Amino acid sequence: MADFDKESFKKDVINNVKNLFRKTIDEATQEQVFQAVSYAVKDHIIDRWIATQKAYEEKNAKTVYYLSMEFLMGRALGNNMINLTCYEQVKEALAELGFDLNVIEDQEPDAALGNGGLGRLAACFLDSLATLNYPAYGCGIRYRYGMFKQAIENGYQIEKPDNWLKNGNPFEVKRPEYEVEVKFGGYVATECREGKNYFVHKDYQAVRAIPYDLPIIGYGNNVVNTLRIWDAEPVQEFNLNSFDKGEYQNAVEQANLARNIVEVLYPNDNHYSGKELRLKQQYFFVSASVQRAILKFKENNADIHDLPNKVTFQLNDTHPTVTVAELMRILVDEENLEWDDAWDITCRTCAYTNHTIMAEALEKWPIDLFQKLLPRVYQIVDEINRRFVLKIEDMYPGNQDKVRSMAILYDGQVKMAHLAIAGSYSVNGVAKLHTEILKKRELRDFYEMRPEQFNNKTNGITQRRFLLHANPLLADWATKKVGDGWITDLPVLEGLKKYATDKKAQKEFMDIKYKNKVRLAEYIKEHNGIDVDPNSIFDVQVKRLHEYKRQQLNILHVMHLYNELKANPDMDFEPTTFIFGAKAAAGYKTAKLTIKLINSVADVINNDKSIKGKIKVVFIENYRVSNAEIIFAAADVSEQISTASREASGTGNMKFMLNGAVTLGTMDGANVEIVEEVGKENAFIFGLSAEEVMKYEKDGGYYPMDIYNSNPKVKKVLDQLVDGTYSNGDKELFRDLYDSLVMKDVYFTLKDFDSYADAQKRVNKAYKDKANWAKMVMLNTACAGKFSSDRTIEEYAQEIWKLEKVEVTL
Ligand code: NBX
Repeated sequence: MADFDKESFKKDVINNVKNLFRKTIDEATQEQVFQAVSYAVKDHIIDRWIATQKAYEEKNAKTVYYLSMEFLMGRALGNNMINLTCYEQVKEALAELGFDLNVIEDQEPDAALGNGGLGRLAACFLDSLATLNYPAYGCGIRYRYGMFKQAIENGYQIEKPDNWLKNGNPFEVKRPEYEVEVKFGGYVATECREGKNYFVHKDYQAVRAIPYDLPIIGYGNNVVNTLRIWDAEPVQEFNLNSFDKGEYQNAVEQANLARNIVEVLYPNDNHYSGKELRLKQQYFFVSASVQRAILKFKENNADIHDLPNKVTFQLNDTHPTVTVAELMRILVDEENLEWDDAWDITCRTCAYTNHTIMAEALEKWPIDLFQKLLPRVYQIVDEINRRFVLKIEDMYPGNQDKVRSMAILYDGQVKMAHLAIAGSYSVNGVAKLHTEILKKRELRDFYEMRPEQFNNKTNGITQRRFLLHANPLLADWATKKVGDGWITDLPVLEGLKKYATDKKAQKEFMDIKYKNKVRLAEYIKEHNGIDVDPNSIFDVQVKRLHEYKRQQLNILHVMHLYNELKANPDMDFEPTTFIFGAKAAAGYKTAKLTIKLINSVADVINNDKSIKGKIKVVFIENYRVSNAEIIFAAADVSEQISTASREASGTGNMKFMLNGAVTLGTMDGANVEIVEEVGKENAFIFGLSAEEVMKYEKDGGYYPMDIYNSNPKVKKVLDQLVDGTYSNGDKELFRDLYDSLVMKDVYFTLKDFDSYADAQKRVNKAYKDKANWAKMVMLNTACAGKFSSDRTIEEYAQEIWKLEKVEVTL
């Protein structure tokens, strides 16, 4: 970074320590130095932030508002320095002050305002938008408590509150001047003014929405975009004077409303639970974001009809879908547009991304609840539905089936996906296979009605965080081989292909992998107290715990391997460390029991001397973005083993690939495209295809008991769930897992078992051929170019949003 001066940076840090903590630098704790460094880095951000926003205003450029309940940002300091291109300079400055930058970075809590893939995708997209010079806001909620911290006690997951704001957030800026009011409850009356009827919202409870801005720094281009997260404050602190006016109760309720709304992130991924507070959260941040966007638009534009040319609201799944109705409310009630006019604008301003086909994830709000909480918005939804149903009936006269399957209001429910589709100009899936399933199956009726609305945008990840920051050794190596162009143009890594068979390069690559495995082994030793051998295969499955992701298949196979080794101690087998990391939703029983099973199996196997450490099982506690960065870099094998058709895309699969791991996976989600890029000889694919799975499902499933009865290996591991092998003799502990596998096996775990075990064998054998293994993993890195979120964002920007790049000079 050109405007970085080491000496003045050091002075800034020393000064910040003084001003913030009344301490000299050598009295300061590491955490205090973290704060001081962050403020010193922020100094370099602010001018760019102001310049960027000025450049956008001057150009009156079209802006995308990425509306998302979740932004799984992880830590900011390291990433901010990387993107300002001052990482090495700061590292040197701190070393001269006697501090280790790694230790300083470790002081920062993760900003875990998200559950998993969907929230992390939003964070990667923000990084790419800024790097590609696109005007963009992320809009979300400033949860007081993010994703819970996971502790493992006696093998069980315990959830601890994540008080991430405890020491403040050095990078955020409160923007009270942009406060808006959001209204809940009450009723709608009509009023006549100058001969015209108006709807007025009465007797409502209101909260003040206060934005906090976080800088999103583009890589080396002076761009600083904004992630705007909303906090809630009460409209009036209780006023005891109003007690006798009967307003006291209302004041208390309003204060509670404000307190509760932003209190905590719901920790469910891919699961809908119709909680009123969740709908409040949705409307709260949507209403605030849309109101503010319209105000800003009007500062620079005279005609509201221009809105679609200047603004897109991208809906990250159905969670912010109330945007469609809120925008209609503003256009009709506040801008006084005619319905048709308003609807036309709305439908050209909103776009929707679908992230799942899983039925249990679909948001369907009970009409009663929705109407009571959002009476005016509900009226609008009702009218949108009335007109939409007319359209369906017009297209399919007399076909009530179509109405039943497509209406927005049906069976006493508000179907958010249908509202999102009706009110959007674009509907996209997140990987080719997923989009095809949407078109052919899940959303088939909608696709038939308006095929041009549907498109695919295969997910991606940012190489700035997941290679440059997470894996500095490999990043440096790649830069030495092909130059640093890959940092903003990932396909440049293709230049590495020619080294895949070069002995010297292979050795360099594998040495780096080894060092990264040592780094992870140290982390595991420190956090789990388990010794793992960096020479063993690191086979890793890290992601949310969910039945469809089939951590159970993985652990059942580990149990099977253990049986084989016990029976045949001299079996030809490359020592393998099976590494898991996963949070389970707090109320998801089966998922939590699966965590207990993994830890129980780990306990037995890791303590059995007779297998001479050939298998180790590790469950990494509190899997999150910051430790993920260490884990991906160290993996040999990437477990992507969801039941085919269920994982919309996956993005962890891409992070592993980029860091030189081979995929052991099903033909699901973006695995399909990974194999397309790297070649199937450089991946280990197994299991039913999506088509096969869907055919079984159409025909009423399959009969897992047949497999139990005919496959002795499967029978043995299942029996071990209920014979006390892994539960100190307790035969009931894992009974529920046993029952659901033997009786239903909704996720085809037993059906895919043999094929998975065979793929595992192939992996184990392949690892022995060092040269070929090196070639495979190097090709994985070399072929990861497609999976940059830069590519994804270019596609969104050009094909959906129609954005133009804005250059920023200082
Ligand atoms: O979105 C995930 C999908 O499962 C992944 O396949 C995909 O790669 C990723 C990004 O497109 N979905 C996801 O993470 N969903 C949630 O986290 C979620 C959270 C709350 C909720 C529903 C889903 N109510």
